[in-house]
Amino acid sequence: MKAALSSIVPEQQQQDSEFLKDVLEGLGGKIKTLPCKYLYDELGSRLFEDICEVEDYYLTRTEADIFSKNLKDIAFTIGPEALMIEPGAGNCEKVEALLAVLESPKGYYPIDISSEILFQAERRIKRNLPGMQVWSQVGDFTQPDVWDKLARISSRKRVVFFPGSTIGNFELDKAEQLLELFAANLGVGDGLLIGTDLVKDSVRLERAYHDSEHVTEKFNKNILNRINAELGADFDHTLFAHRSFYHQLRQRVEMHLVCLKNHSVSVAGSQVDFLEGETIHTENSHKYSINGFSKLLSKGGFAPICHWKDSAKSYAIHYAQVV
Ligand code: AVJ
Repeated sequence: MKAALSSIVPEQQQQDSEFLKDVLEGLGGKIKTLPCKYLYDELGSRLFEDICEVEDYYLTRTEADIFSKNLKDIAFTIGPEALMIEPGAGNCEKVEALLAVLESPKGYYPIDISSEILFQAERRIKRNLPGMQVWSQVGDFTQPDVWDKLARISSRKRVVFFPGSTIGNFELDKAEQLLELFAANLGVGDGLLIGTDLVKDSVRLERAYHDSEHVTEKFNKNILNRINAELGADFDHTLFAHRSFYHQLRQRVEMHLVCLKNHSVSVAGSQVDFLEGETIHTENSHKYSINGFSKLLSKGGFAPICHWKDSAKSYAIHYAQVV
């Protein structure tokens, strides 16, 4: 069905119909949800970059700190002649310092859905690190096809680089599947360098997702404006409030949009009814203990080797190997 469709419908229209299907499905049920990947359109991605700069959102800053303090140790752990693979690489900024200190790296294999950002990053890396080989792959890293070209690159060692606590966005079973996908594209002894936010007091966690500068609020509400613009809907974002809370049992921060009064919204001709107090669940950010994440790594086919933390134990970068 999908193959037949793709031959007659242009790519943009196909993406729109996928978006529409996901939105109607997400808002059609008893509990309303929207897939978090739709938060990241052009404006959403820019707002996320702004989030990374706000004081309350400690994750990006802390991870960068751990990297810069332990760079040599991390490079030594990875070892010589590694091919670095980065799913969801974006602007490829985090990997550069690491590529610069690795011992004779084989090269870099970034995967991202945005070709423009990716090719711009490729040019920058080749300029800053002359001689570095880069194999940019445009596509969704959860799809097997973007991994296919790896088979043609011979390397002594492959290492998947997955920073940013992106794994936290996946439900536990999906996170395990993602690790399995990584492992399936690696060989025994190959590595995974991955960042996770750690379990901590809920006040600090909740503040990170409800910052005093209201950037996260804008980021969350942007999904409604995007649906209006791309799918012909009439959401009034002032009828929704941004809410983030830490769910102790599920060990995750949940982000929601809370409806402030009963009303109906038209989405591409379909009517969606909202009750006061009802929420749209827009994102999850799972938090892990070192032990909890080690268990997840094992389930996904990796043996945890070591990890690095900041002095306040807010965040961790783990290194694991395929068994
Ligand atoms: C990009 C998924 C790591 O979950 O912390 C930040 C996204 N959402 N504030 C996170 C996000 C709201 C972020 N990740």
